[in-house]
Amino acid sequence: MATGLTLYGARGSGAVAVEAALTLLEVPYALIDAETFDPDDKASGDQVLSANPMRQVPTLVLPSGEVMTESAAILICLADLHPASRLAPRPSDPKRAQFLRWMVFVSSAIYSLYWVKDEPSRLVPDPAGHGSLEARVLNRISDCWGIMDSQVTPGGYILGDELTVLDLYVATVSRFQPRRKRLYEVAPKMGEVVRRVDIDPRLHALWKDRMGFHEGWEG
Ligand SMILES: N[C@@H](CCC(=O)N[C@@H](CS)C(=O)NCC(=O)O)C(=O)O
Repeated sequence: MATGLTLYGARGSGAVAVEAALTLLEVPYALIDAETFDPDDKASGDQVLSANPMRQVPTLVLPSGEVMTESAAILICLADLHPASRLAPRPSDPKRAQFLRWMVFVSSAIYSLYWVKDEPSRLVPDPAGHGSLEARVLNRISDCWGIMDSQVTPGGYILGDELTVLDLYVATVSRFQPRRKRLYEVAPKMGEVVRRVDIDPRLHALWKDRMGFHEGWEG
C-alpha cells in the first residue's frame, strides 16, 4: 500500500489541474506519467490500466489504495479535504451551487468531448469524415465555453474574488484545442481569469513544466 498520493498524469493533460491543486495545497504526491493519448507510446498509457480500466488520466490513488478518477470529482474532493485552503466554497456557501454546476459542466459538456476529438475513428470509422467531425466538436467546445461565460459574473476569479479549483480546471482545459485564442474570443470574461491564473507565481513552474508556454500555445 502506498504511503501517500500517487497521481497518474501526463504533460498537457487534464491531470495538470490536479497537480496545480496539489501544488497550492502543498500536498506531496508521486507522479507517474502515463501518456494515454500518445498513439506512439502505448506502453506509457497502459501503465494506468492497473488503476483505471478507462485508461485515462487523471487517476489518483489514495494512501488507502482507493482509486479516484474523474478530474472534477478529484478536484472537489481535494479542495473539500483542505477547507482552510478555500479552494472550494463550503457546502453552506451561497456560491456552492454554481461551483458544482460549472465543475460538472466543464467535465461533462467539454472535457468528455476529447474522447472523440482525439480519436474520431472511435465513433466514425471512415477517415473521410474525421476532419468535419473534429471541426464540429471544436465548435461545440467553443459554444460551451461561450455559454458558460454568459452565465458567470467573475471578479478576479470565476466565482468572485477567491481562486478555486474551478479556475484551475478552466485554465487547464482551455489550453486544449481549439486553444486559448478562441476562448478569449468566445469567453472574454473567463479569458481574463485564466490569464490571471497563468501568471500566478505559485503555479508558474508547474505550468511551464507540465503545460509549456511554447511558441503558439495559445493557438
Ligand atoms: N472524464 C475524465 C476524462 C479524462 C480524459 O479524457 N483524460 C485524457 C487525457 S487529457 C485521456 O486520458 N485520454 C485518453 C483516452 O480517453 O483514451 C475526467 O474528467 O477525468
